[in-house]
Amino acid sequence: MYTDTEVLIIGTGFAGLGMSIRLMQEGLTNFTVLEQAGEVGGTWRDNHYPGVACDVPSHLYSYSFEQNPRWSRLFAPQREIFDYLKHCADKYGVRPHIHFHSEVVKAVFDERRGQWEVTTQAGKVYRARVLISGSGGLSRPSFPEIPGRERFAGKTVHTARWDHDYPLAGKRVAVIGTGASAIQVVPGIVDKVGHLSLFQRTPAWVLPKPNIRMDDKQQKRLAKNPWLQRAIRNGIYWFLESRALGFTGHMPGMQAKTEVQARKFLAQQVKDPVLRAKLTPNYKVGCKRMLISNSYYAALQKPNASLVTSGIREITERGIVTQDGVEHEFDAIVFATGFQAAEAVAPFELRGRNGLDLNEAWRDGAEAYKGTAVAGFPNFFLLVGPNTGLGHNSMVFMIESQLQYVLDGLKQLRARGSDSVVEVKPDVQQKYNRDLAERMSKTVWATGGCVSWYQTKSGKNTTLWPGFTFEYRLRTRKFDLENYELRKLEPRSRPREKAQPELQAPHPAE
Ligand code: N01
Repeated sequence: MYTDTEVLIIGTGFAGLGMSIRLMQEGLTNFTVLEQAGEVGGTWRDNHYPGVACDVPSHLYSYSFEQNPRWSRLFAPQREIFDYLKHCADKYGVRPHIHFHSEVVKAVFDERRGQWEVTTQAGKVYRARVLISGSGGLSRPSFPEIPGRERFAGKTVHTARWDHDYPLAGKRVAVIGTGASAIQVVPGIVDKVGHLSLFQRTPAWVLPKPNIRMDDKQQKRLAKNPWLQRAIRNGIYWFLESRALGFTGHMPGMQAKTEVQARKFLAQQVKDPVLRAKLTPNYKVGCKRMLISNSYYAALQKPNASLVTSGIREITERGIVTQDGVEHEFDAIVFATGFQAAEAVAPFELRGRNGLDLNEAWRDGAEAYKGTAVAGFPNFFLLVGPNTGLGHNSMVFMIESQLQYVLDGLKQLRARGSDSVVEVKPDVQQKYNRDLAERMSKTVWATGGCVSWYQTKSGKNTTLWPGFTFEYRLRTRKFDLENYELRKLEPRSRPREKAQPELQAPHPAE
């Protein structure tokens, strides 16, 4: 039994949900969305650890077509962003298209039919002319390969899979990691736990967080004046965009200025010179994601907190043994150790033409054309694909650029009949990635002297866009069909032409 659909979208985070909404807006209603969980929201559904909030201002970190005057703060907490995404799903009527509890395990391109055959964990099979993956780079938690992790007898939890039922009160808790998640969870739990030990391998550059509260009066003013919202949004965009000047090597002086600011902040916050030295990074600002917090340094200086900088040797039944041989005993270990992002692979088996496996195609690091199309994988589009991530601005801006590109691609494909198949030309993809690597080599993400999750183990940056976001937007304005092979299916193998069916009824949880 197959479920046929013209377009199949995987995921309902900002990317997948945004794609569904844009299709609805364009009257393209023959699509189905597969979501592994029971609700929309992607990373903003899954990350609900104490203290979680956005570190990009919410008036920009939201869809341009659905601005929200009701953000309570400049940097909204996770709950508000999650509610916002649920609101978008309701308002734009995409829920009837979403099949929840439908985890994709396999997607195979059927060359004869020119269709993707997608199988879920429950064994349901979908056939779609076009497959769009919005499964996200930050969806699979990463656990470090520390010997003995499975031996620990206490509680272990990853920030992206928080267990609110575990009582933290009075507990001895270790937190491993000092990235964007750690910097939020440490202040989020320090007052609840008995003792908190933060295991730092690399210190982060931290700037103050101008987390302005938006009171009811201000929110009403924004609601009444959409032009004001747009002005704020544009102001934030250009402020953040200007940081690319420093990061991409155009104005290195900008980074030096930011570094001075961060050092000053550290000096104001941390008076103890020994602790301050431990918290001072030895790589360039921006090389790893720059962090913002007003409470991180304060949390580390609470009487019940300590910073451990001796590396981790192993995890035992009772706790963590550091390189100096000391065993630190804990009741719980929090892994704030990020996501499997750079070694990005499809989180399921994905096979294109001639059975080509995406993981195999990407064995030397993920590559795509405009982060969206991959040679060998016809009628397949990736959202938040390789080298579309950002170190300086809002991902939602990049996502909306990609949505426009894919949408235009879909329209062009439709205009050429249901028997057509597009696939990016391999030489176009290669050239695009050669240029990208060349540009990347001049950025702080390559030259800043750090190791980051942006890179694969071999050092290839497969995650970040190495330039200005407006440049990416310009490049994705129109689908450049001339850079794709357009093929027609053999007449005999064509699936029967049929009119666009009506919306399908909501699918019961599988
Ligand atoms: O993960 P990370 P994250 N021993 O990979 C450490 C987004 N995000 O979840 O730096 C000791 O940045 C590792 O150490 P090191 C955002 O894009 C957004 O914090 O490699 N430590 C590092 O400190 C962000 O960039 C928001 O030396 C070990 C940490 O684990 C991305 O998600 C909020 C270790 C992992 O940091 C990922 O952030 C949160 C070991 N063996 C996240 N192995 C927003 O607000 C790893 N580490 C939008």
